[in-house]
Amino acid sequence: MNDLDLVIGGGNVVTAADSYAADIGIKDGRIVQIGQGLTGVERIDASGLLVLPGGIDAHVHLDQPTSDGTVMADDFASGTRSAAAGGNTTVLPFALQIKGQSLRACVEDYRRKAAGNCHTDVAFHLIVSDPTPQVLGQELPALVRDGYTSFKVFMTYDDLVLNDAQLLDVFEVARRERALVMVHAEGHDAIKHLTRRLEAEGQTAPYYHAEAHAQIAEREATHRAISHAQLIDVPIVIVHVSGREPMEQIQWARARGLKVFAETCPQYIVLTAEDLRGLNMDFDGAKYVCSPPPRDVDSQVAIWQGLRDGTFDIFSSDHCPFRFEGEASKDNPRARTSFRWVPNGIPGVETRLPILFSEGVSKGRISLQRFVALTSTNPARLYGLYPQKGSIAIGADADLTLWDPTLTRPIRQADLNHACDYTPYEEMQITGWPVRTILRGRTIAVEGYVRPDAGGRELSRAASEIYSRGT
Ligand code: DUC
Ligand code: ZN
Ligand code: ZN
Repeated sequence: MNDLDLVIGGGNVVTAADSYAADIGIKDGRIVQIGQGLTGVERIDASGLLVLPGGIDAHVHLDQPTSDGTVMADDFASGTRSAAAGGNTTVLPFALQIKGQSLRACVEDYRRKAAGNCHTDVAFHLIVSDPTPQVLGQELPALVRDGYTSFKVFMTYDDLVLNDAQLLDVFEVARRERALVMVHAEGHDAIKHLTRRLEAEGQTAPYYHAEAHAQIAEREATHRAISHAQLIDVPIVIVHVSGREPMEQIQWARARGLKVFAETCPQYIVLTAEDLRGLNMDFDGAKYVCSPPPRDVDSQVAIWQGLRDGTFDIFSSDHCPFRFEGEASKDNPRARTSFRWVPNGIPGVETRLPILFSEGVSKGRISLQRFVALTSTNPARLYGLYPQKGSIAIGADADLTLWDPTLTRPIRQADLNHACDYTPYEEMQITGWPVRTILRGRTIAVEGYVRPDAGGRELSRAASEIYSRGT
């Protein structure tokens, strides 16, 4: 019997539950056999390699307009090219509603930007910035029913912040429609207060972004979001958790049986606020400005513990790329006057998996199974893509990443595919790199080179699995 299109042979298959030596048989873009001695029209030799479910980066920003005229470095073509090179087969970007805009029109805008340009599969989260009666009563419920089953809300930023009453209203719609709310938990007024005080003291260098976005403000907002979710009885995901204190709030909620999920990101395990000092408290620190900011070594230790013990469900990049130099970049005249104007965000979709693998698996901090759970299986489960995505199983899409666990080389901007002009992780030594990314049975990237044709699709999603776990 030789009706397989492709066999990935001789590799060590790793899932969130186990690992075993097996061949994988692929037909029409799906996994149809897992066994020994399989043969097919084509064979890819995976001996010495790990065969992982393709990476799913559940938090990336692509081609988003900004309120201050700065321009995001990556559009859907370059961002998903970078994702593919980094071992990802699916990314979840955001469709950001601008105040006054119809949510439906916003989604259609982003779909147009993505169509025909994606190297990986994509599925959109929504960002709700203007919860009008029309949005809450009609547009949002209709979009959830159309498969946009998660949306993000912000507790800070002048143009995005929702007050407590609005948060509660949005949570209520999520509960009714069985959608998952992602929360950017930082306290707006505390940040504004600290920003004003620092500026009055003349402390305006990029470093002070980390002081203005204090961990206390993140802890307070995390607890407030949890309390609101408890009041409404709705599951939420606290995204980009940066440190020990907000993490403890999540553990507090979990200990009480609340449905609170958590995400963290590479910047919180390998960067600290010290990086924002730049060379000598200079503008170079702007390369590390993101929100929430990286914290300290104590928080890194806490986050690793949370990655191990299940406090964190998912590990995403929060890829939010701005060029450092040139027009509409981080280094713009207004940003030179105060950290307040430095665009918030750093690139990371291509380096997420290598950083977690190298710092986590290669250094013995987390198991291979945990790595797969955090970077592929759990995001698929949480965001309604499982079992089509996020697993190596009969019937699943043949989305696979072949991984060389021994390959050692540094991260270098010159090797990356993103359209940003720097990486915050320059020269970081990495052991364990993706060597081939396969999307629905088709190789899309080999050792950093991405095939030119963009074969990614937009995925429609089911409700989060959390709604079918008897909750
Ligand atoms: N929040 C994000 O999720 N990404 C970048 C900036 C921000 O505030
Ligand atoms: Zn955010
Ligand atoms: Zn983000």
